[in-house]
Amino acid sequence: MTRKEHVATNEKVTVWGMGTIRSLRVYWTLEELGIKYDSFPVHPRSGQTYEPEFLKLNPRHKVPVLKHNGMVITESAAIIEYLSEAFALPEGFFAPQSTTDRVRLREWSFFVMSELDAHTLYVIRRHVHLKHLYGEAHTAVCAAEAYFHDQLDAVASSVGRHGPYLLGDQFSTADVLLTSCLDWAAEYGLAVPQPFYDYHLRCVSRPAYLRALKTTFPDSPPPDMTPKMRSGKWDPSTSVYSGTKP
Ligand SMILES: N[C@@H](CCC(=O)N[C@@H](CS)C(=O)NCC(=O)O)C(=O)O
Repeated sequence: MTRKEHVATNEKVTVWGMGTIRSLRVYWTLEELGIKYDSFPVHPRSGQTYEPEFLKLNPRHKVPVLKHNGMVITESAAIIEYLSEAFALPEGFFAPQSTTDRVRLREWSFFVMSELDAHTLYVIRRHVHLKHLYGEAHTAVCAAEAYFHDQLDAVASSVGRHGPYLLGDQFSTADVLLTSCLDWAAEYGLAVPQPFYDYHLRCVSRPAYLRALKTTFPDSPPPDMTPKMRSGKWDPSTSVYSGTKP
């Protein structure tokens, strides 16, 4: 075990959230790190997130939420970063040792959270699956899909180049974020370049992922969590597909 700033506490971690890809990120990290936790099966838009007790935790009525040591954290990426900084890390889990390491980790994490989660997948979710709440926006959805493919193509040659995971041989919280977005893309039928397809298979075969999947989706996981591979010939030297754009 490597450890950095380990938080000395007897307080158990508590998680609120279930049935969503963003909650999966938290359970997956907890499982990777072997942290014991209690969880409340709060589902989004079920009414539970509007109950007064929950609104005290997160006035933005969203899951996941994590509480530890009296501190409440309400953003999935911040939650998993906290866990990886506050708790001992198992062998093989990326622990930044320098500013350069840390910025590499954050660069991937911010890329995934802004360009893939917020700007693309969540736009599709809001304006297709939740259009009764957020309104229909066909043009925005088409643009989000095109942008998703554009962003993946642009970084595809970096995936798998330095090792099995984004930062090389060691698995990191950035891998949790990216894999969860690829799971999410699969749900929407978005095909991905081959490096992402291979990378996704590697990450989802981790035992901690499989345990987290059962916790997050106790009845059954969404039917399609494996992205399709984009057809066409991939040229890793130019990051260009010879096939037609999806
Ligand atoms: N940026 C936040 C987004 C959280 C979020 O939007 N959660 C959704 C479920 S995945 C939710 O709770 N929605 C309920 C609502 O909007 O009322 C994160 O990554 O944690």
